[in-house]
Amino acid sequence: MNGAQALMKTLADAGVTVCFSNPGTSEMHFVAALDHEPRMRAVLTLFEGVATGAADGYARMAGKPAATLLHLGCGLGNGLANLHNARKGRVPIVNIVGDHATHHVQYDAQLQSDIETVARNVSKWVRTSSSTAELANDAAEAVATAMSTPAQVTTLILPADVSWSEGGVPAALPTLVLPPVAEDDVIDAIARAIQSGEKTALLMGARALREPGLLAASRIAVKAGVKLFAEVFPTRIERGAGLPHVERIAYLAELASVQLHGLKHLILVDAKSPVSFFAYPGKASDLVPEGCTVHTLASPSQDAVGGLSKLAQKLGADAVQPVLQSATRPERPKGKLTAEKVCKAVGHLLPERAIIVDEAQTSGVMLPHFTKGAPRHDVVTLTGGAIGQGLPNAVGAAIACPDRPVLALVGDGSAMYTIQALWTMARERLNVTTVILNNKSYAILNVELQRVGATGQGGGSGEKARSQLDLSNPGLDFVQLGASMGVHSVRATTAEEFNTALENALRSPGPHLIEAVVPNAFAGLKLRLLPHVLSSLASLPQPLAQLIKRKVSP
Ligand SMILES: Cc1ncc(C[n+]2csc(CCOP(=O)(O)OP(=O)(O)O)c2C)c(N)n1
Repeated sequence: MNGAQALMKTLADAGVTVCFSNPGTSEMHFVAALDHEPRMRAVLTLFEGVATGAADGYARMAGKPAATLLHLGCGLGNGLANLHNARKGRVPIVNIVGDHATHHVQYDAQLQSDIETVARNVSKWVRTSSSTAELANDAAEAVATAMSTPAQVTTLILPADVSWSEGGVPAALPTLVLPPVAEDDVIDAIARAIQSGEKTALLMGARALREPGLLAASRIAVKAGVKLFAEVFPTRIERGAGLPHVERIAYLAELASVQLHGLKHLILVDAKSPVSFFAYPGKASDLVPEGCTVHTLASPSQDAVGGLSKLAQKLGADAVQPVLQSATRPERPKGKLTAEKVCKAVGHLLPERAIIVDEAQTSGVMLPHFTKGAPRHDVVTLTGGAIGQGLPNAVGAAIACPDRPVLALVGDGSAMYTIQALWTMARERLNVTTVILNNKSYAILNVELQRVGATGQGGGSGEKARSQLDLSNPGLDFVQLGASMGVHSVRATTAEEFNTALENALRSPGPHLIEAVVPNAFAGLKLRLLPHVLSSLASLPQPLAQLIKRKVSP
């Protein structure tokens, strides 16, 4: 057995059975070894950002890592943004990055670079394998580390001669250590805080947002009157009819402050203490209200669901009936298409057990509202804020869950970062319906231009500045782009066309693409006033504040 064959068997034995690849010469022995391992599915991508984003989407839905196969430092670098998103979402990925043969390094050939430095930015564990005999052990350690708690990105660098030499020995996955549950004294202190009668909320992230965590949290909320929040961009949240509904913290810090206003205790469950996405002149970065104590029920290295169950038991809430979201759907939208109507149509038509990949940016603000009571589904979101995640995530999710429909909602700007994912969807015949919300703009950045105070005198912005946020010249034709990569593609400009296109797409196996031509979702708002309006929400009458909140929260 050569090194590559031993590595391949080790990965498959450890349950890593999908490899998203974009190979080069230094990875050819790994590529050849694919034919020796029938359990490994190899999925070619046309850009490394698609490979890494697909591995991310796969792991979020499969609950175990995929491998990527990347070509030296440059290939890894191309995949970095989506590895960053995976790292922030605590998603396991095992990168296999080919390198020059060890004796070739001294020549500093064209593709030579410092791979470890590129890898370290996103990988907790990085190793350049130095011997064929040890390669499989290194691989087993890479998989086990990726699957630890919290899950992480690991990078195994594979010199070509380590890969091609004989003497490979497959290795078994080391036993995984179970994460600990919060100690009794922590549970007691949190229970006392909850029972103090002061305003308290649980802020849940990562693994806490799946059914067992949601049910335990809802029981605690019913019993003890605490509020439940989800982190702003969940890795994967289970929601819809029959599950407890949890409000997400808003992207806009002004709104998040309204949501957290008056809290005296904030209890973190596998979530970070809330901070503003960016800094804004004169605004706080830390969103924890003054006088609020932050408690940690589960850190990322602890068992979040175990902690919630233990707390529920302590509060005598384990037999309490959780509050479950009832089944409701919005009406079928009509008339000229808008982003809001796209979200409404999705809520109206969403099939059972769908996986929504949400990178719709400003066009998706109404999505959580309209899908709240839809049949039970999963949503994966942009955990690290690096756009270009949506289409690749959809590839991975569809491979992880071939029996579930995947619906990717992606802004036109975001779609263009990793548009090559459409080709992989067509090649692998994935059941993905991609909706690209074409508002011909980086719309969110128009909001940000004003929020950071970068607008010129009088609050206006100049032509050059505006042109950096404009995608209309020339316009992008997503129907032609999709069709050219083998994806059945249509355009909708009315709600009626969109409803029909979505119904057709959901009825027949994918992939499908619908280009939804929509105006900027925030165009109607007086943007210059937005920060001011938002910061004064707390003082508005509740129904009005709720309405605005629904309009602008992601
Ligand atoms: C890797 C990366 N590059 C750039 C950005 C900055 N950025 C944030 S949102 C955005 C535009 C998104 O445009 P689109 O997907 O069309 O959504 P819209 O804002 O129009 O709703 C950009 C460029 C980013 N977040 N990540």
